[in-house]
Amino acid sequence: MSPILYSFRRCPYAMRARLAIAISGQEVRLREIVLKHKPAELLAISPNKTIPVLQINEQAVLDESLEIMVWALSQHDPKQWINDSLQEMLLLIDNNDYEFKSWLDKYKYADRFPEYEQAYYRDQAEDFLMELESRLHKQTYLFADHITLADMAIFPFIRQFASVDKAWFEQSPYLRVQQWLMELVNDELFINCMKKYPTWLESGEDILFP
Ligand SMILES: N[C@@H](CCC(=O)N[C@@H](CS)C(=O)NCC(=O)O)C(=O)O
Repeated sequence: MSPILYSFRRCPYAMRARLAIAISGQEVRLREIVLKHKPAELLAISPNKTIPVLQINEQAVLDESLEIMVWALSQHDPKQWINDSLQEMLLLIDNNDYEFKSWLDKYKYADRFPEYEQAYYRDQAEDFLMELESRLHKQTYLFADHITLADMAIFPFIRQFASVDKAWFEQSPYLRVQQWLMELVNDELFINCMKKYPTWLESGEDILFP
């Protein structure tokens, strides 16, 4: 039986897990969930209680999106998403997941963080955009002239950042980041990973993915 992936379409962590699974061609049974109503089967296997979760078999469960990406790519990595820069990539992804993500949440939900204006949170998040912009001046993607793990682990979060205030993002000085994001969101791989499915609790049916 193929592994089970508990996923939530709009979650950026689940997006990156689906992207790596899709490129690796590893077939999984996708169970779409909603965060407010997690199935008991998921809660039983995942102490983290976050999405995504990959149940490889009875014994092996991965409940971190990055672990799922690395697992999929260790099965098959046809486009060399993992290369010699892996350690450096993991540092940048870490920066995304902790520092940038925390400013992104405050920027996105600024009304819940009234200590500062929304623009203050955006300014803080911009440090990370500057770093990406400078990398994209050196090569087409963050670590090479082809897509790597880092691009795919990070862009779903930049997509979220861009959509908070589209007009601001489009007039911002991050021209390379804008171009990079546009390419990745229009890529067939991403479009396929964003298909809508009924929730597993509604349909009771696993969806074979990709
Ligand atoms: N470190 C985790 C974070 C995953 C995460 O925070 N996912 C969010 C959804 S985007 C979640 O499940 N939140 C729990 C909830 O809202 O109940 C990972 O990389 O997989």
